[in-house]
Amino acid sequence: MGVHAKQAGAVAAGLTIPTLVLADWGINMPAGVTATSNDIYGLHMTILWICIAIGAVVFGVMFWSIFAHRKSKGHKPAHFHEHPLVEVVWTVIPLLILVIMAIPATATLVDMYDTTESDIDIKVTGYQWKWHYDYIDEEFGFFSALTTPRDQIYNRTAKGEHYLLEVDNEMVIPVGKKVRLLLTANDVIHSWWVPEFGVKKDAIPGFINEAWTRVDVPGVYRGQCTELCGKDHAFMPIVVRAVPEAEYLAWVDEQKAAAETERELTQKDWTMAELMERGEGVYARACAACHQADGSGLPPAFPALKASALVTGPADGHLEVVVNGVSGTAMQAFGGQLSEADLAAVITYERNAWGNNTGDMVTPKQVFDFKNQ
Ligand code: HEC
Ligand SMILES: [Cu+2]
Repeated sequence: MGVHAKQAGAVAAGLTIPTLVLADWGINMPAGVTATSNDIYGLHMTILWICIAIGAVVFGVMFWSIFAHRKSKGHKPAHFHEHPLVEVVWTVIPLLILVIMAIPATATLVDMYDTTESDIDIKVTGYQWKWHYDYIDEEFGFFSALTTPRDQIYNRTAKGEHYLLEVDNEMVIPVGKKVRLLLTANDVIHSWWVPEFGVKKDAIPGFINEAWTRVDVPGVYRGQCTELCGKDHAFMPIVVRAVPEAEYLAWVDEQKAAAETERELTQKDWTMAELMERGEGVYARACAACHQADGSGLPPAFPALKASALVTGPADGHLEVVVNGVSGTAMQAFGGQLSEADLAAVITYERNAWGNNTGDMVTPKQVFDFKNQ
């Protein structure tokens, strides 16, 4: 095979392989499932075509001039300065184009900012590193945290279908209703983004930003925190489940009942014996796998809690480790996973079991205050 044939073969392969590899490489933005996201998509396409038309005209005239009036054909450049008519024309035409583009863009923006007359209000709070959803009118709320196992993140097992886009508690909304989102944050700036809704808004500590959406197609929609600065924004995804209204109302009833039970447990006056009993159960369920039933742990991987300085020390230090976890280790943040009552019980249990005998009791109320301080 001649050198040229080989080169041609290489070029042909180079041209075809990328198209095979990138068979499902979508280069356009998704049109989404809300009126807003469709407006944004339409706007994007309109402006793209205007840009293409401008590009074609400008480069067409330029290349045609360079080619047809080239020096080798004997053309001489004209020497003129300041041509008022040309200057007015090349100012007025772009101005008109900008105005034409601004009209639909402004209409879409005005619509996006119109958060009035909502059917449901949900307060969305960003935490390091999870979201909290408060259904304001219904008086319940919950944390929503990543469930992708660490083994997938560190390539110890194969990645799942919704890798880094799956959570324990999804935000649930009814289809066809205007949902107003009130966005804020508890610690650092986060940003709530669901591409298919056409909603992306910063969640800033001390401020309440507003956004809204109305989803007409039932389904599960996934998004991410798009804040950049900070270690784990990539690990606090958003999952919204849009369901028919009847299903939504049933879900709300369930959540309200669960919140009521929770409130009763948090407010109840607990005795030491009750907390110890509940704590033993929680410990066996959530902690013993690593720290062992007798609190001796499996050092060095899992520290002993029996006679641990931290466990027998001030309650705040103990709360900190259990509620917020120790980042970068197997000790997860249990604050979002266990209720106040369960946290108080398990902490009280650890402080008094296996000869730790501090005599301290940590109440659900203390846990609540610690979480919300
Ligand atoms: C998947 C394993 C695992 C589970 C489950 C687990 N822990 Fe831990 N825990 C650890 C590791 C690892 C550490 C050490 C973290 C470090 O390096 O500081 C730790 C540390 C601790 C400490 C600090 C101990 C000390 O002396 O510094 C406390 C307290 C604790 N865990 C309580 C709990 C409680 C309460 C639960 C159950 C609700 C629990 N842990 C569940 C792995 C686990
Ligand atoms: Cu974030």
